[in-house]
Amino acid sequence: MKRTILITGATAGIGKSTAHLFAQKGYQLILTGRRNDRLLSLKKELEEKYNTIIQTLNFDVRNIEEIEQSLATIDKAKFPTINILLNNAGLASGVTTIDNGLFSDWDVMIDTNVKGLLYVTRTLLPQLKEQEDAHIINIGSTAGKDVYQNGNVYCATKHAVDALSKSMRIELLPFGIKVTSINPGACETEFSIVRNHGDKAKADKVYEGFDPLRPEDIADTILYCAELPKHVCVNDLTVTCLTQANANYNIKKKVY
Ligand code: NDP
Ligand code: 8X3
Repeated sequence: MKRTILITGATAGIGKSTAHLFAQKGYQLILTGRRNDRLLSLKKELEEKYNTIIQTLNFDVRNIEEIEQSLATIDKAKFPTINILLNNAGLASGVTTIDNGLFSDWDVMIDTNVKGLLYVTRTLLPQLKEQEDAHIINIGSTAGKDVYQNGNVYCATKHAVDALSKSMRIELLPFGIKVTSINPGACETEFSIVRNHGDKAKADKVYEGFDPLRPEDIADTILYCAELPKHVCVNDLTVTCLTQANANYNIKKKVY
């Protein structure tokens, strides 16, 4: 039986690259996100290329009713188990001090990165607890390990993800569920476009002068963690490009 991964936020960036890699490696996929057109074209592309089985679920992780309704439609005949839950959907919105912050930016980050991750996990846990080899992989960030100027609320949400990963690990040990937190540094995706409210020029500047991570690099890391033997669990992994030491220190120039 092929293993199944459910990926939140599969329409772009890290989630989409992970979908490609896991399809190529023979996994079945449940792909989720808000942009249904992207989900459907990704399903078509991957099914044709890798001859695997894919179900798409179109929901907003901030909406518990949508989550419950969508997850209830998973075809149990095709997907009797969800071996890996990749909690990846997330975003930053705005880069500014707290006193200039927009409440709407704070709400979307807290609701997506913290509550959305909790909603999806809580809804799937009864099923995961009954399985032999469930694995929850949460995408945190270097922003969940340190704070940086103008990062305030985004950093707070990723610190919350860090805390939730640690809590899940303790609570889920009795059920044999692995919990892995992967914390990427700067990775060139649509992340900075979203953070800068669609300003692509500003977003591109973020990655100028250094060689950032690519989403494929994080997909590789996720695959590594997912394929370890049953008795081995990577608890927490921070991954950066070669110029970045932590959330605050990126030399941003090629010195080698
Ligand atoms: P992208 O913007 O490229 O992708 C984000 C994904 O999240 C999209 O598929 C988007 O799908 C989904 N998403 C966002 N909001 C929601 C929502 N409310 N409901 C459902 N899905 C949602 O960014 P990345 O791939 O870079 O980001 C993925 C994760 O990695 C995030 O958690 C981010 O915080 C984290 N991260 C990113 C880093 C980076 O430098 N890029 C570094 C460290 C961590 P859709 O819009 O279709 O719903
Ligand atoms: C995303 C990376 O550097 O913007 O989590 O915090 S950073």
